[in-house]
Amino acid sequence: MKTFKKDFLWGGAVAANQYEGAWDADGKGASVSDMCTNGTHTVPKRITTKIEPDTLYPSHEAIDFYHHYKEDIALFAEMGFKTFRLSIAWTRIFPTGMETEPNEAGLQFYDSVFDECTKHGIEPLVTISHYEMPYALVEKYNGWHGRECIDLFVRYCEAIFERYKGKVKYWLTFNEINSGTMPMGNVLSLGTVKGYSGSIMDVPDDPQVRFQALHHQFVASAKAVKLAHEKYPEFKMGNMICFITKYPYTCNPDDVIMTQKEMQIMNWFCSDVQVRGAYPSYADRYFEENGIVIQKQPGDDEILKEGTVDYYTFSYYMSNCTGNVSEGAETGGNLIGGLKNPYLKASDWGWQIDPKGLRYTLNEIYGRYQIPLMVVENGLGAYDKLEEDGTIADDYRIDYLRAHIEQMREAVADGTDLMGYTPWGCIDLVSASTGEMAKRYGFIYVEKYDDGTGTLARRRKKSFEWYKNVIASNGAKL
Ligand code: BGP
Repeated sequence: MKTFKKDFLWGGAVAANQYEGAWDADGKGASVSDMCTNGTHTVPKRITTKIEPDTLYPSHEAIDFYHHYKEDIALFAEMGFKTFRLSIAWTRIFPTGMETEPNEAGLQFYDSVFDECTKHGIEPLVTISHYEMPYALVEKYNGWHGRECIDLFVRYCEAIFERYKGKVKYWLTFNEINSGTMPMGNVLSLGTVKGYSGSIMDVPDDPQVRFQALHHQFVASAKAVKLAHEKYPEFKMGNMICFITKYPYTCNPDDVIMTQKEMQIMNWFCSDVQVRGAYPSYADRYFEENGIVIQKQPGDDEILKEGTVDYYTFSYYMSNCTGNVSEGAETGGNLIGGLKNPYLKASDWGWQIDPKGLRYTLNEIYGRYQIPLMVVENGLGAYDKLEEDGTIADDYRIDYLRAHIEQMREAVADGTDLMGYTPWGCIDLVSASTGEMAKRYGFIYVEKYDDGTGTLARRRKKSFEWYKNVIASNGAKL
């Protein structure tokens, strides 16, 4: 029976705005995430048009990887990481997104980070844009609704490709690009929040604007992939989807059809474009029924065809159900919730834990596209207790990860071509949905708290040693 490949890419994942801090250091500009305040599970975070005094903006310091990167990468190396998924902050390289020359200090920072990875034999996996578009582009163009963003993004890609060729081989264009198919995508992914101050849950939503902005991201992504393929043949270019696995709530055919429709738009639509190179046939009806008309320019369809990705990556945290709402209770999720599944338990944040859903999902994706896959986010956001003796016994996290790795192994045995696994937030960081520190994912605990205080000291959790053994045994010892 097949199991994980010999060169399987074990590692961990983070995003610049959630862990770097140093939000305005060395010429960096503000990104959409830098304009977001903290929140909690019950009180949503806010986005503001100006930085308000006496308000906590969690990305501003985060866990200060900017000044701790050597120590952190050494800890990843101690666990035996083969790869480290991180993102480059666009605003370190082009502070407003509109400069013609890149910011040398920003470029140098990532040189140092990649050199440190290389020193430890860790292969970087770089997300080009992870929820951090320059806020100046929100003000000027209403974010990705402005077609101008395509060329600005390509300019950013040109700068980082040329600078980091030889250091970085694996790239992902947009993190969770399919968040643009959901209202939550307006804030962090599309930046279509010009002039808006307020709760991120109440952002005015116009599907026409959202899908047009998404079209611009598709073209930008395809242009970046095409550029890489033409100029840097050693690069491997991937997409990244937030996969929210949906089951029909009952076997009533109405629930099954409803689930299929949701799966199409939420989970398949973006990757059908990015992997197959064209808008899928089912999109027309959805657009018609939702009053969406995509403005394409001549040449767009050709670019989408020419800029298809080499591998498919996704985040997987949970599954939920779809069906007649009056029959079931609601449950939470990172971009969107759904109906509760009576067979599953949920995390403290209401995300349902479904390891077998990962096997199912891997099989579905591989069956559809037949290109290599990678799980680039997965994990349990939980409250951790720092004991007086300095230990953190996160057995619940070990249980979660073990169960998911077991199911990945099943999917590999089922025939899926799986390249690697980078659990989310391998070091504690700021939560994307709530802005909290209390929602921790890491193998490494960081002494940083919701009120912005903390020494920033790093500590190994129990899961640190466990994951080290998982990697050393290539997934055999769980
Ligand atoms: C994904 C994002 C990440 C990340 C993760 C966990 O949707 O790509 O940036 O944060 O979810 O979500 P949260 O931080 O809200 O727990």
